[in-house]
This record gives sequence, C-alpha cells and structure tokens, in this order.
Amino acid sequence: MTFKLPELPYAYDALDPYMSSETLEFHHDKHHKAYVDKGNELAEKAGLAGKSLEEIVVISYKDKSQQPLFNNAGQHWNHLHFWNWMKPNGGGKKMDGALEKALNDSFGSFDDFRGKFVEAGVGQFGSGWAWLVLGTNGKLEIMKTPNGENPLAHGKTAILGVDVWEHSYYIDYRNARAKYLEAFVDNLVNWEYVAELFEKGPVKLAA
Ligand code: MN3
Repeated sequence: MTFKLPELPYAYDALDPYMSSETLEFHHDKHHKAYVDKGNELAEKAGLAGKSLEEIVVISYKDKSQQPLFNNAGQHWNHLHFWNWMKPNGGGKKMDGALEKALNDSFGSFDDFRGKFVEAGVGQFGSGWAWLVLGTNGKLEIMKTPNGENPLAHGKTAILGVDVWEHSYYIDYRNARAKYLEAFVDNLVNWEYVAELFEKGPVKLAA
C-alpha cells in the first residue's frame, strides 16, 4: 500500500478539553482512514503507487484529470502532519530562539502572528486549511487553501497547518471556528515539531 494510516502520536483523550476524544476518533479513524483507503485505490489506478506521497501530491495537483487522487493524497499529507502539529500542553509562545525570531521578524510579534493565523482560518470560506509557510528572505508567511489543497501543491513548505473543515471542530466548538483556532494556537500547537520543519528548510522533491 502506498499510503498508511498512522497511529495518533498521543492518546485519544490527550488533547481534552481543547479537542475531544470523540472528535479525534471520528477525525482520525473515519476521515483520515477514508483518505488513505481511497487514495491507495486511486494511486493504484493512476499507476503512481510506487511514487512518494509528496510526488503524488504534486503530480496529481498539476493533472486536473487526477483531481480525486489529489483530494485524497493531499488530505493524507495534511493529516499526517496535523496530528504532529498538536500535543498535550502545547500552544502559547513556547518555541525555540530561531523560530521565535523568524515569527517576530515576519509578523512583528507572536500576538500579531496569532491574530493573522486565526484570521486566515476564519477567512477560509468553507472547508480548507490555514498555514504557516517558509517565505522568501528567511521570512514566514501565512496562507489558506480550500479543501485538500496544501502549500506543497504550490511548491511551498508548510511548517504549521490547521484543519478548518467542520469535522475538525464541530463536535467541540459547533460553529465557533475562531474559538477553535484560538484554542489551537494557545493550547495545542507542538512547537517542537514546527521548529523541526523550520530547521529542515524547503521541501525538496525528486520529481
Ligand atoms: Mn480533517
């Protein structure tokens, strides 16, 4: 199988009360699993089963006839990282020096970053994601994408992303997407993982 559903890196109830076990059970065991299953089926059909996930995301984004494969492969990539972008007792202004400096240089302050990141997530009309990506000249940028689209498809490197599909927050926050996004930044973000991706630098694709 090309794609494999990972175990969550923490217990289902580990993110309570900011993200409930009910949300994680549905989101991981049903939604993410469906992207993996459908993605494998479509990658096989497209003759791309031997490629890396990153290659499949890029190839299927460029080829509009492969939109269904892109939707599922993109969402698989997004969720692989999303689980790692959270941790118990995460969030707040708790990151290492270089990343903190980049946030300050790019947005003015951590609070300005927080405001813009939440605003991007709230402003994404319908389903999608909000992202923190590597920009030019060592700066960081915020972007938002619809549905399963991600920075990778646009040749950009995401170091943080948040799922704003309703399945990610409706059980815990109902329609209050802003409250969910604030709780994500204040209480859930795994800054160690963000720093790891920041230090790794731009994604390199074999393709
Ligand atoms: Mn999701």
